[in-house]
Amino acid sequence: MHPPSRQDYVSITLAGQGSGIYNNSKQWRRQSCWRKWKQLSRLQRSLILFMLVLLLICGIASYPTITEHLRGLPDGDQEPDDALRQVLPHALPAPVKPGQLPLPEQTSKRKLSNKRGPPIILNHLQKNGNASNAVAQDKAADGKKEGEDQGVISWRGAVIDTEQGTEGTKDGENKEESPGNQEEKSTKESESKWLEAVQDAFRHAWKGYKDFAWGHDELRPISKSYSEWFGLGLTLIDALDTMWILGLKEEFEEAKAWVATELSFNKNVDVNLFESTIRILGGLLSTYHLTGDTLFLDKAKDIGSRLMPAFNTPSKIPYSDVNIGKGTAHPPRWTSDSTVAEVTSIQLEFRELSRLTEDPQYQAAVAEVMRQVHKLDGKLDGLVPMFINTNNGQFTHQGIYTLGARADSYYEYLLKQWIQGGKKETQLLEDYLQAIEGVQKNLVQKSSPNGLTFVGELSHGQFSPKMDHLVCFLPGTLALGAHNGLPADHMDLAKQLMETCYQMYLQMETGLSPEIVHFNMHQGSIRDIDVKLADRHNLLRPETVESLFYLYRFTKDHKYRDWGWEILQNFNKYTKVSSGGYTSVNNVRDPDYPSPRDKMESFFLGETLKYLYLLFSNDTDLVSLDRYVFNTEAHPLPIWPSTA
Ligand code: DMJ
Repeated sequence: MHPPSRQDYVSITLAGQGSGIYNNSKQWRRQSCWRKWKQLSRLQRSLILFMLVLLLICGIASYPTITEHLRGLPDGDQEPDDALRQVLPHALPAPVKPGQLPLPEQTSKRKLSNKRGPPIILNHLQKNGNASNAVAQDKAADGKKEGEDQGVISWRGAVIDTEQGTEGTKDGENKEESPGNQEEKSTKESESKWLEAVQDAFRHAWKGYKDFAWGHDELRPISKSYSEWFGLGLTLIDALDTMWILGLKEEFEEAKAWVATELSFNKNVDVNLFESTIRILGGLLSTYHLTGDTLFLDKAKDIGSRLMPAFNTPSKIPYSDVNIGKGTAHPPRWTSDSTVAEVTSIQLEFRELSRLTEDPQYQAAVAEVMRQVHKLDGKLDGLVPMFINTNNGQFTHQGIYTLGARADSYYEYLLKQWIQGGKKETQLLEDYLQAIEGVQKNLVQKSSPNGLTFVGELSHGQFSPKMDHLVCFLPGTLALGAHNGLPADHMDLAKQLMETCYQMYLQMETGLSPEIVHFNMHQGSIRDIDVKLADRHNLLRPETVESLFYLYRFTKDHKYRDWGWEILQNFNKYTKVSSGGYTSVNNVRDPDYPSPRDKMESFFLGETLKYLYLLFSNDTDLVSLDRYVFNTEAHPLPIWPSTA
């Protein structure tokens, strides 16, 4: 709720008022008014005239079509009033009409118009100036306005471009320029344009990091500062192989110089085992493979060995936190549990470290975790709970099954370890296949009214139609499995889920997905997707563009590139900060004020932009999926050569 706006009143008393004389004669009234006007002092008359002019100006300014005209926007570019939506959810039409789930062609036509939401909503809004006015007034009351009329969103002195950050992507042009519509034209020329758009986005993000956060973990682009998580230059390390893949040599060289001269792991600092493995160890290993530069391998060995104390637990299930300077490890202060996804999504990296160093201790430690998890009770058709105890090695908080946070990459790494090892470790494959069957049996449902396929959650036997954006890794993983010979129905499910993940973007007013959505399942629902107030944020996450990359590589269906192109443009439109960097946002449902969170997560450079670039590149040899397997932070590691 917005605070009520403060009203100031000016009271003027006219001479003669309250005399008790009242006559219905029009002429008398005119004469009487004129006489009263003449009786006023010059100052009073000027004041009244000034007030009238002011009222007139306010009236004009608050009339939406006129202001839109003055701002140079097309009529009807109004957006839904969130407050109205909250109070009267059924007053706004369904996002997509029954039976109108966009087909590839329909989607292509509609999506690039830059008017978020379906035409039916836009029509409603075209007629409804009041809702928009209410939003505008609330925002004025919030003190947020500066610069908005120039097509920018201003927040605490920083400015986010609302213009397309991608060259040549004005309304109308998009359709023509979109990847899928270019089939007939010179695809080479177009492709280089899309690739350049990703390079531009990277350079812009990098500029912010360089100017305000160099050597620190994350950029805070709005406040032009940084935040520390581990104090290890997380964004810089996460972005190394992206720069290499994008061909940004200059940027890569300066980052490499920092790694060579500044990066030290000899620090008295607690790091999260999982996060530092997937981002730092994974990033260094992949950069070593891509460049052949042993600087990165040496650094990888250093951080890898410093993380090993995490495995010194009674059960051999690792603790969540390690002090890489002291060589001590511990669970979080409030529990002796670790997260299942965290302890089962470090295997690709430690296995590779063993292969490269010929030191088996790393692989042995992570293999032991997999061995134990494999034989644990408490799974449901191959689905795992979210927590595991580091003392007794048992699952805890049982009965909740999700493909989202805390379990997601367990499934991803079953498949990817199997691929990494040359498809020989059949236990991993069996666990993966069983889990996917478990997903299909227990978690996959269809929404109403349009029948979107989604993956919900199960809590003590109760199904919840909740899906994290994180789950959008699954279409890509399923497609990767199918590409490697797993059942064809995995690919069918991948395609259906891909459509759903795309709809999670398309149906939001900014064209950006929220963190979590809820699907409607009851008959008579007017829309498929609902978003709770607390779930409206977008952290620049990669999962959907990651899956788009896999789906495009394996199907060559251009719609997937169209969708990625659209998402890139919306990142540019709503999250790009003019002074450099991109910011996560609080509200994907408010295109007028998505409310920046002032943080650029390292995975935006490590994953999101990398997957977009690979999606737009037609060079299937650029990180071939038959030679590399991506870790869960998008760092490619080699598939091991077979040793017959
Ligand atoms: C990344 O760190 C990894 O992709 C992880 O597996 C999930 N969360 C973020 C991105 O959303």
